[in-house]
Amino acid sequence: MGPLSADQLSLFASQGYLVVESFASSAEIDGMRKRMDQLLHDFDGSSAMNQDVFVQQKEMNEFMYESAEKISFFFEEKAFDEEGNLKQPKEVSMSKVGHALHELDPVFKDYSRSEKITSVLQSLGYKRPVIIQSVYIFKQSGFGNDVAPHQDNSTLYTEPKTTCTGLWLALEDATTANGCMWAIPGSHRNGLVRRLIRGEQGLQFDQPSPSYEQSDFVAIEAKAGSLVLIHGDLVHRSFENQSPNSRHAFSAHVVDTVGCKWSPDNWIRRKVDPEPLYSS
Ligand SMILES: O=C(O)CCC(=O)C(=O)O
Repeated sequence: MGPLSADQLSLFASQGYLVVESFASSAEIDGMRKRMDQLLHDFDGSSAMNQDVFVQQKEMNEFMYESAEKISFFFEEKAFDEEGNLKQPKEVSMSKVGHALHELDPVFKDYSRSEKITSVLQSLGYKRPVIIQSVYIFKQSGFGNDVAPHQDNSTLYTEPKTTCTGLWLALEDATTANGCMWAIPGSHRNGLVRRLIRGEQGLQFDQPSPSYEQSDFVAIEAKAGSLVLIHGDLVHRSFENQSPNSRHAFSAHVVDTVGCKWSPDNWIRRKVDPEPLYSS
């Protein structure tokens, strides 16, 4: 997998997303999936197996803030019964694992810093890119949660110019049945609508969400191994997975560190600066 072609770059510029098929090999996908199986197996869920802890995870921003530099496990809300116990094994109760797999885990780090990733970023004009967060998303069969329409630059903001791109890798086929992503093509050209600000009171958007028409969204179906590039201003979303098949994905977000700086109002406040993927 080399640099993006002129046609791919022009498609990305016009629609704000691009599906690059066969980006990751079956061996890479197997490697990441098996590694996640192992991480889940080793995860001592006993301290986080009841809803009280889950509620704390949700309500205590600290848990989320600290996850920026850790490998943290987040449960699906619907994985708990009325007594607050998991309805099924932890492996099929997880919503996501984040936000520093790309830094701390050897398998995810190898992929995230691979030549195929750096060559895509060079094609997009990144000068000194860093991966600022990564998430393994499970989108569990039957209840994997929905993701409301959003723009990634809202939460991963650099100034004076925004520079975020999402690198979303399908680890299983993503279809309209199991909760693939949807986007409004070209919406990135309307600019950023709002920001999520971390303040004294926690996290708050500075503007209400606009209402979007579902008829403006198109489905982005992606075969396992496809990389979906997402412009930071593209409005995208996904629906709950009500199908019998999970929809695993590994999503990394990159920002530049030349000509702009990481906003101190973002939810991520790093103690240690992330290591650039390259410098040009
Ligand atoms: O995987 C999903 O359903 C949504 C992911 C997403 O919004 C992102 O990676 O920016």
